[in-house]
Amino acid sequence: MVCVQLYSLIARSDLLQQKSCHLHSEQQMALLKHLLCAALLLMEFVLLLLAASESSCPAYAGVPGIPGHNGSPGRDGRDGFPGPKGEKGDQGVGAQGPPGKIGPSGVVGPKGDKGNPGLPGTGVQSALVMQLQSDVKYLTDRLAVVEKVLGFRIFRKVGQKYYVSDGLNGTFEKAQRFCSDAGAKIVLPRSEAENKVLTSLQAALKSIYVYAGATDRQKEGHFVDMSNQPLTFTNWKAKEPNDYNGAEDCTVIYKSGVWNDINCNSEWHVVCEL
Ligand code: MFU
Ligand code: CA
Ligand code: CA
Repeated sequence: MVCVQLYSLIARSDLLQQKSCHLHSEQQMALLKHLLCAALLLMEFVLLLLAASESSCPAYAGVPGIPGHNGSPGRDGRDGFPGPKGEKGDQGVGAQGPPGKIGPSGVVGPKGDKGNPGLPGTGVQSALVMQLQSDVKYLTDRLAVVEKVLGFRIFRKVGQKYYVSDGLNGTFEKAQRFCSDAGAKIVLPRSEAENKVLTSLQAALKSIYVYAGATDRQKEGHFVDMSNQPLTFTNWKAKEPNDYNGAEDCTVIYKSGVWNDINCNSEWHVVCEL
C-alpha cells in the first residue's frame, strides 16, 4: 500500500515536469529544484514509515537528505479564552454636596452608673479631696434638714437647730409619734437662748403649753431626755416638778418659758426639733 502511494507521487511529479515546459529555463531550474527537494523529502518520509512498519516492501538504508527550507508562517490563531476578572477600580472623584442642617436634640438619656473611686493623689491633693468630701457631706445633710423644715407651717432657727410645728395638739405619745414620723424629736431646749426662741414660736402658735422631750417615767423625780440622758438645762417654775396627784411624769413649757411637770395624757401643742 505504501509503495503504491510512492509510485503515484512520482507520477504526479512527472506531470508537473511536463507543465513546466512552457516556462523560461531559469524558472524551470528553480521549479525543478523544488520538485527534487520535495521528492527527496517524500522519499525520506516513506522510508521512515517503511522502517517503522512491518511492511513486505524491501527496506534499505537511504542517504540523508538535504535540510529543507523553512515553511511559510502559519495562519493567525483563533481568539483565546477570556482572561480573569480585573481588580476593582479606584473610587470616583465626584464633587461632594453641602452638609445638611443640624438635627433636633435627642431625648436625655438615663443617668450613668456611679464611677469607680479615683486613684490616691498626693498628700495635698488627698487632704483637699477629703476636705471637699467632708464639706459636700455636711452640705448634703444640712440641705436634707432644711428641706424637712420647709414641710412645716411654722419654724424658727436657733443655732444649728430648727424648731418646727404644724399647730398640732395631742398627748405626749402622739407628740412623740408625730415628731418621729417627721424624722425629728420632741423639742427640748438645751439653753436659755433655745428656750427663748421656743417662746417666740409659741406666740405664733397662740399656745399656752408645748410638750418637751423629758420624763421621769423611769425614776420619779429624775427627769431625763428621750435618750435617757440627764438634763443639762432646765427652767422649772418655782415648786415644780411637783408630780401633782402622783400622776405627772411629762414636761411642758409655758408660754412665758417656765417648765412644769404634767400628766402625759393631757393634750398640748406639739413642737419638734430638727
Ligand atoms: C400645779 C401644776 C400641775 C397642774 C396643776 C393644775 O399643781 O404643778 O402640773 O398644772 O397646777 C398645783
Ligand atoms: Ca413624776
Ligand atoms: Ca406639775
